This record gives sequence, structure tokens and C-alpha cells, in this order.
Amino acid sequence: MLSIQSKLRYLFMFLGVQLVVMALLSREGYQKRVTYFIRIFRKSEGAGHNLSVSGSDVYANLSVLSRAPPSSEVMTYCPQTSPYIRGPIHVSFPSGLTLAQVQRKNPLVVRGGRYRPPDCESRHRTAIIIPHRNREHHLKFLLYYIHPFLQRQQLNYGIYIIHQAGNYTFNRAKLMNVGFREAMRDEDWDCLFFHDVDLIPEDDRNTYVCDANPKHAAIAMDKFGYKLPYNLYFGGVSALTPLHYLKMNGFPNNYWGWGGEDDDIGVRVSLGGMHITRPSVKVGRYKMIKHKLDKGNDINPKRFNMLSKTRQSWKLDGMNTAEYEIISRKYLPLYTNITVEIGTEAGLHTPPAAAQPAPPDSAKPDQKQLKS
Ligand code: BGN
Repeated sequence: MLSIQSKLRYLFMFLGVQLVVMALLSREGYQKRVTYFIRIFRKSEGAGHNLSVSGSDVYANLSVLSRAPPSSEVMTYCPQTSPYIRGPIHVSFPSGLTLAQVQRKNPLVVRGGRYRPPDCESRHRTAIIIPHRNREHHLKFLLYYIHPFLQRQQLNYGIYIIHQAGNYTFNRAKLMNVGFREAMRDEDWDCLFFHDVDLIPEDDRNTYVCDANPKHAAIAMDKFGYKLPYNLYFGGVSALTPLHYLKMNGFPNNYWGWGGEDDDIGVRVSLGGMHITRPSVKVGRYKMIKHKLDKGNDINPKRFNMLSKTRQSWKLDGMNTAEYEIISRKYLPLYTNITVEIGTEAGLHTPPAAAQPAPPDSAKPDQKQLKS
């Protein structure tokens, strides 16, 4: 028989252990693990019920799609609202993900990263334009999430990666101009989504279709506490029809390095006689993949001065003056990869033999001089 004293000792030890466990569980890392286990035990995902706060697996209901009967005679239009939309999506970045895995999980995506619903005629044709350099790791995660996300929305879509050749300072907006023109060569897209590679949408009610006015989709990013950082913010993810794009003469070509180009684009929207629309903060949520400022994308010190002149410059610099040279165009299984030479601030330096493009990573001597 245990004495009262030792019974009390065991009781305190037990309570102590509970306290430690609770303290550990309340730390963020453990919270995630607990949510993970709760999700495993929850069977109702994808059944159209209310979802947990952390969201559902973006692939939860895709198997239904791949089992959809092949179209018979005439295809009817998809419904106005896709029945596969579920709301919040759980976004995490597990290590070890490979492109081959992403490919296996998206059996209906075809060459060039193209997709159309198997069981109905989509009401929308959307191209996703992603400026890129040295972010393969982010790209893998974006592809993992964006493909099923767009399939849930029953879109006819294509993914374009616009890869800046060479090592000269990055130019996000000019790459978007390239993406616009090159994507439109492929297909009569009715909407273009200009998308940062490190932003993952967290709610599939944020539909990737265009509005009557240019749409800023990334209204609520985790890095800004899921709030709009300032009213005119137009960065991250935006959506324009070809007509919107041409009305504002596309995007500026002369913002080299980080910052300001998205503000310029925002100003162009109103200079083109339009206004910015946005989804609700509840729906336009994005998780950013954490990273440091890239090499070759230093903060642009000229951006303040340039921004103050947008009103004078927008018609003189934009889609009508975008000069570039396509180095390669590859229709890969999960995306179309367009590698492009966009030159430097001094202009586009045509390689000596235009027919034999230089390898993408060869920085030309005059570019190096300009950079230092
Ligand atoms: C702003 C940047 C944007 C950037 C957002 C969010 C400028 C111009 C200075 C007036 N704009 O400050 O380019 O997307 O922050 O990080 O730097």
C-alpha cells in the first residue's frame, strides 16, 4: 500500500508532466503537428462540409476529376461556380518534394503545363505568367499548389515561366511584358495572372478569372499580417485582360532591381482610365515562401524618382517599347519555360550571331561593367 505522501508525490509528478507537455504543445511547431494529427482523423474533407481553419488538402477532391467520364458528343459549359471549390487550403512546404511527384499528382496536365476540364467546356482561359530566376525551389512548391488549385476552379489554363537569362539585375515588370506577348502568341487567353513565384494562394474561392477592371488578387499576404499594406498596393498577384493590359501600355521596362514597379503598374491602371478591384481579405489570402533578397535583385535606388514620372513616361515606355530576344521556349510537362534576354538599362545587346543564342548564364562584359 502506498502512503498518502507518496500518492501525493505521484500526483504532483503527473501534473508536472502534463504541464510540460501542454507548454510544449502550445509552441507553434507543436501546434502544427497537433493540427496535422487532427486532420488525419477527420474523414469529412472534400465532402462539401465546413472546413477546419487550417484548410483542406489541395488535392483532396482531384481524384474525382480524373475519374470524370470522358466527354461524349457535345461538351456543355462548366457551371458558373465550380462544384470542386472548397475554400481554405492547407499550405505547408515539406522538404523533399520533387517535380516528378507534382507531375504524378496532376495526371491531367499536359505538355507546356496546360489543362482543360475533362468533363465540361471551361468558361475561362487563364494564363499564369511567372517571372523567374534562381528560384527553382519556390517554383516547385508553387506548381504543387497552383495546378490543383486551378483545376478545382475548372479553368482552361496554362502556366508560363519567364526566365531572365544572364546575371544582370532582375527586371520583374519587363519579364511580365515578355510573358504577356509570348503567352498571347500561344492562345487567345482572356485573362492573364501576373504571379510572383513565392506566393501560394490559400483559398480556392479566390478565382483566377478576370474582372471588368484590373484585379489585385494578393490583398492579404501572411507577411503583411493578412492585410493590405497600403491602398494602392498592386504587388504579388494581379489579373488583367489583354484589353486592360494594352489600355495601360503594359508594364514599365525600366525598373531594374527590387521595388516600385508594382506601384508604377498600379498608377498605370488609373492612367489607363480603369480602377483596381480586389477579392475580400478572407479569400485573397497568400502564404509567402520565406527567402532573403536575391542576388542580382538589389533595391532600386531610382524607384522614387521614376515613380514620380509615371504620368509622363507611361505612354513612352511599356508594351509598345518592350525589346527582348527569346533564347528558348520549352514545353515542359508542368509549364512552358521561356528563357529570354532582356538586356540591361543601356538597351538590348543583340548577340553577334542572332541565330545562335548565347547560353543563358553568360553575362556579357559590358553588363558586368554596368553592374559594378
Ligand atoms: C513598397 C514598394 C513595392 C513593394 C511593397 C511591398 C517602393 C516604391 C517607393 C515609393 N515600393 O514600398 O515595390 O512591393 O513595398 O514590399 O519601394
